[in-house]
Amino acid sequence: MAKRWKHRPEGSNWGDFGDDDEIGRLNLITPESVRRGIATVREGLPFCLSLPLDLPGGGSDENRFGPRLFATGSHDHPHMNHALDYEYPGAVDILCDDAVTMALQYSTQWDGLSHMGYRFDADGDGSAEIVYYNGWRGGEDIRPHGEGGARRLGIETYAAACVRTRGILIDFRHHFGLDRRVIGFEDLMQVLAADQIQVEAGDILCLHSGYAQVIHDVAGEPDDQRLRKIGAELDGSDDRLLQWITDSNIAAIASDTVAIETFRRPSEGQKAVLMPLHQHCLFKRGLPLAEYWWLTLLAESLRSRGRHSFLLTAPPLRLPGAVGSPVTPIATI
Ligand code: UVW
Repeated sequence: MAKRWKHRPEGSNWGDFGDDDEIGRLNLITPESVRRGIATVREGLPFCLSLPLDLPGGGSDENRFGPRLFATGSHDHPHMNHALDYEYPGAVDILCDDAVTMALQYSTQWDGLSHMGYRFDADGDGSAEIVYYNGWRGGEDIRPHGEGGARRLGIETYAAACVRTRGILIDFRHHFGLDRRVIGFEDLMQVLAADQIQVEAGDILCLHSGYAQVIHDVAGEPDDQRLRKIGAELDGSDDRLLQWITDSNIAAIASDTVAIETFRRPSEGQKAVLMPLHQHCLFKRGLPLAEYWWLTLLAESLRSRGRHSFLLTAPPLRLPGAVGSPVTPIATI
């Protein structure tokens, strides 16, 4: 089979995990990294790192909507407190059975590697085409709307990879407070040194800013003005930070903020990458990103014990063709 690409983007690892690879840096989660995660478990205490999936609430994101539940069954006989003797005379059973519509990336979530692509001349024919990690194509592999979703790089590939490994908690709120701060390479190095954190291949970084705790506390009535002023976000335009991510061999990054990084609007007439960290991680290096994780209780519990690592278990839904997924990550310490 002809290779899908002749040229790979500068700084990318396309092909390094195989020509047809779809899980990128999740390949770095190995039995060894899992055993390293398991070795951190001392008390067996679990932490649910998901927000209730009907949060953040409010209406600041007009594209993403929260869960709307409805009963299966018919209009006249919805399956909610439904007596089954209607279908099966004599049955004494009562049935509840439901369905949901929601934006898959509304709340605590994984971004699939199909979440963001770019125009790039991968086949060297002189014109740029839409491509995603490892050269998978927009149209053919990431199919157009209404045609079945992502044939490649769907979120189900993470589920099949059984995402579980050692988690490393990076506590920006402890070091820098709750106010909005753009975190570059120097800030990250400062936190790693102060907390004596050693990152190893296959670890998943969990970035705690306190943002999701505020979302949790206001229980569905977020104050957008206030939210704009809080939370540490990575500086995707910091090349040293991106190079550190490349060199660290971490498997993924999760954050308690909306987007992990600061969103950059291009100025009038300019062409620019809005989310350079997303470009570097999802597109170039196949490194999964996750957002809106609720990390505060875990961060506080680890700090009170002088610890920073834990066993993380966080597979998304095995939902074929989806480009993102809600997740209920579990930390065990
Ligand atoms: C966008 O907002 C486009 O993506 P994410 O959910 O990864 O922040």
